[in-house]
Amino acid sequence: MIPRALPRRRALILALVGAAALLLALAPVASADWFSPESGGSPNANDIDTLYKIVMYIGIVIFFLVEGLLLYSVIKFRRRRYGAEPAMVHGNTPLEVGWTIGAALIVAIIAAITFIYLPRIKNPPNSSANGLQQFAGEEFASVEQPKPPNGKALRINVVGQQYIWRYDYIGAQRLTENRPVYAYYQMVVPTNTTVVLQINSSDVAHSWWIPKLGGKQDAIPGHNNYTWFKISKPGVYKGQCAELCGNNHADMLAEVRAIPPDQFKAWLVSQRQAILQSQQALAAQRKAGEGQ
Ligand SMILES: [Cu+2]
Repeated sequence: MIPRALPRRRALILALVGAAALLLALAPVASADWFSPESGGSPNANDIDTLYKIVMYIGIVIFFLVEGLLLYSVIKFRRRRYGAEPAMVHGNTPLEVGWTIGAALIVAIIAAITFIYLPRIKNPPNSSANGLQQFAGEEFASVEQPKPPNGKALRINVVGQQYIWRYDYIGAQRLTENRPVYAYYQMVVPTNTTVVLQINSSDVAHSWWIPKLGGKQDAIPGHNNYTWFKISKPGVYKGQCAELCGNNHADMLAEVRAIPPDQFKAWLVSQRQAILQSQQALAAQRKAGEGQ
């Protein structure tokens, strides 16, 4: 309650200063990705974050406008002790028409901004000149798959299974003499290269999500979903399965490690060798078993 001695104008100023202080206090939290989606890893994640913030800031302004007006009216037009009954107002057509049109206009503005951002979030851009240049299978299999304008992207098939992620480097086989390369848990990718993910599942529904690299994408058995990212900063980007998929869902972690294209090529070769070695070890084991 505001003390009776406090002039109303001062109370209003106090309320406005309080609201401004609250907004300032929340600002660093917002930039620390507490209030808005994580960003900084890939252009689509940045665009999702920007779009979210635009809508959020419009929402914050409207919230304080409506709540401020409400508080102001409650205080200013309250019934005072020994005073007369305040005026009873029933409807105001110009005002009502005004805020109906105003609200519709705000929705239209938000929709227009959203449709400007959506294609940039959905469609993969080209790989940069300093990205990986050798790609296999540049023709894209499905019409629903987003395609970078020049078709140059590294394709990786992502398979969710209880409780691990598997990555098949279907688009990098030109670099490994057409021999398959795959990895689990950690996806190694080249920087400055558009990476198009084809996501599915071998058992139940999972959800692929590395927050700094863009939106979630469901991993559904028998169906392909697509997403992409393009990382310019080398580093490790962490995430985890975002769909409750069973008892050990919490252990279904994932990470993407971005390294320069030359290092990526070297990694592909060493990964191919590690796969080959384990196959040979298995063959040797079988032969040893036969000999017994
Ligand atoms: Cu899960």
